[in-house]
Amino acid sequence: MSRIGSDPKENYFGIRSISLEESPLKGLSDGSGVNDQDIVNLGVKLFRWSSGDDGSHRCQVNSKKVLDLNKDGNSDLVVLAEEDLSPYDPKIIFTACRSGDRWVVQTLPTTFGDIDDTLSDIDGDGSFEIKAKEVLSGGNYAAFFWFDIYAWTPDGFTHQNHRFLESFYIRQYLPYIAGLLSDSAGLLSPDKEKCRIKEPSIAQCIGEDELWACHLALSRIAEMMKAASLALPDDTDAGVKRKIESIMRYGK
Ligand SMILES: [Ca+2]
Ligand SMILES: [Ca+2]
Repeated sequence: MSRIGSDPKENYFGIRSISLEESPLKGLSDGSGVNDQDIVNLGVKLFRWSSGDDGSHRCQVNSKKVLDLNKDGNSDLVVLAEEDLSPYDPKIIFTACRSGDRWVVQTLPTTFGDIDDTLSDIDGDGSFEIKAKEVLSGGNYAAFFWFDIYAWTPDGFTHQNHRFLESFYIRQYLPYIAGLLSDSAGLLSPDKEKCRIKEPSIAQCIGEDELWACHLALSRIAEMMKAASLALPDDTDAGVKRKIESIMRYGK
């Protein structure tokens, strides 16, 4: 599945700063809350979220949560929204964080998932990172994802995969890929009982598409490791290690 890129929907994504005064988000500061329609109206105004021919908004809020995203003591808002067309369309992560006397309002593309699964304090510093999902293969709940990580800066959430190379990609994501590859090998093994048990959960991870997706994910990690001159830790899964080292050395 392609990323948003040249899609006209790129208007949906970006970063804006609005004053506390003009903001329909003031309910966040005084504790009265923010309703879904206010959020959609803000999306239409700031990011040109689409409206129907009759003026009705086609974007809708799926879920929202108020919490302190950037550890400054002020409540912030995170929302998952989508256009009411297809479950396969990209979802929108919408965040609003207080920064001085303004709100930094930002939208990022993601795909299947919920808010809890999108936010994670990967480095344990108390400030949440956003994990935006990209489907590399499969679909719906059985998809295999790549994650892009955005971390808070005074300019908003910025793309910072490199900062989490070890804490996320090596420590958390590589074991996930290793598990998929190992399950795939299990299915192909002559041990029929093992296959029967594993089949329902891994039917999605044995095709060419899926192996290609694993290879793509490993290539991206290899690229980051090359840029950071980092070596894999000794306890890395041997199969994954071989593949990454081969990509780093021979490009495949
Ligand atoms: Ca905050
Ligand atoms: Ca953090």
